[in-house]
Amino acid sequence: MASSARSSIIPSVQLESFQQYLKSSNRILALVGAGLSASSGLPTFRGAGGLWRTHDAMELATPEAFKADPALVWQFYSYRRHMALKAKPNKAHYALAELSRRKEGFMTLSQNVDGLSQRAGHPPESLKLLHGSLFNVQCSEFFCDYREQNNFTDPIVPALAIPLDETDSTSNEVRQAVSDAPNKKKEPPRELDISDEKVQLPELAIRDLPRCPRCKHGLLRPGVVWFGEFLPSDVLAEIEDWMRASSKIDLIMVIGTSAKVYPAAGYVDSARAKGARVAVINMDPGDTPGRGMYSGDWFFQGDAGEIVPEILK
Ligand code: BV8
Repeated sequence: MASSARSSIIPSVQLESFQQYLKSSNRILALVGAGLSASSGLPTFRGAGGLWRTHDAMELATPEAFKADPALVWQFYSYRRHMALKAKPNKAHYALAELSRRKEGFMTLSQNVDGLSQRAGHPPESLKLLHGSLFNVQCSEFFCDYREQNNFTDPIVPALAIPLDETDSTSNEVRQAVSDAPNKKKEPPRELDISDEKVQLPELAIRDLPRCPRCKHGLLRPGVVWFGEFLPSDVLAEIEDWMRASSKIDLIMVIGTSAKVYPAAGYVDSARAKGARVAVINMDPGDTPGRGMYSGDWFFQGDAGEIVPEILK
C-alpha cells in the first residue's frame, strides 16, 4: 500500500526501508535547492516555470551584470525579495527544522536564498546557507567589507517598490519579465524580454539605488553568491569541520535540486565518499543526481513540500 501525500505517491516498501534507515542514522545531510520552495510558490531556476528561462543566469546573477546595470539587477532581486516575503514556509521546511531538533548530527546545506528555512524555525547552527540570502546586503566596493542582514525590509529603497497588485501594469511587466518565457539571447537590456516583445522597465537612476552607509561611496548589492564568486569561506569551513568530524556519513538527502551548480552539488559525492546512502526527492526523475550519476538508494518522485514531511515522520 503506498502512502500518498496529496499528489505524490510514496511506494510503501521504499518508505519503510528509508524510515528504518533514517532511524538508525546519526550523521545526516540534506542538500536542498529551489524545488524545496516550489510549493511555497517560488519559481525554480531551471525547468518548467524557472526564473532563469527568461534570462541567461549570467545576465543577472554575476558581478559583471551588476556593474553593467545595477538597476536591472536590483529590480530582479527586489522582486524576488518581495515574492519570498509573500511566500510561506511549506511543510518540508518545517519537517527539516524538526529533524534538526530531533537529530543532533543533522545538517541542512541550502542553496536557497529565500529565507524560508529560517522562517520555519530551522536551528541556525545546523542550517548552512551556501549562496547567501536575499535579505542580506553588502557593499559592492572591493575595499569596503560592510555587510548587513537587513531583515526583510521590502522594498529595500522606495525606488525599488514594485506595487505588485494585479492591476498595476509595471508590476505585471516585471512579473512577466521574470516569469517563464523562452530564453533568448539579447543585449544586456534596460529592458527584459517577455516572449517576443520587449518590456521597458521603469527607469531607475543609479542615485535611487541603496548606498553603503559605511563608505558612503559604494552601492549596496544583494548578499547572495553570484556566479564566478566564491562561496562564503566561514560557511565552507563550518561544513568542512562537520565533514571532518564525521568518520562516516550515514545519509544525504538531495531535495529539490538539479545539482548542476558547483561546488554545492559536489557535497553529494563528498558524502558518498564517506559512506553515505543517497535519498533523492525530486519532481523530475530525469533531472536529479539520484538517477544516473549518483544512482541514489532511494528516489521519491513528487513535490518536496508533500514528500519530505511524510518520509521524515
Ligand atoms: C564558484 C545565488 C569558485 C544567486 C546561485 C566546478 C567547481 C566550481 C565552480 C564551478 C564548477 N563548474 C562550474 C562552476 C561555475 C559555477 C557553476 O556551478 N555553474 C553552473 C551553472 C555549471 N559555480 C559558481 O560560479 C560558484 N562559485 O564556484 O566559485 C570560482 C570562482 C571564480 C571562478 C571559478 C570558480 C557560485 C555558484 C552560486 C551561484 N548562485 N544563487 C541567486 O539566487 O540569484 S545559484 C542558483 O542555482 C540558486 O542558488 C540555486 O539554488 C542554484 C541551484 O539550482 P537549484 O536550487 O538546483 O534549482 P534548479 O532550478 O536548478 O533545480 C530545481 C530542481 O527542483 C529541479 O531538479 C526540479 O526538477 C526540482 N523541482 C521542481 N519543483 C519541485 C522539485 N523537486 C521537488 N518538489 C518540487 N515541487
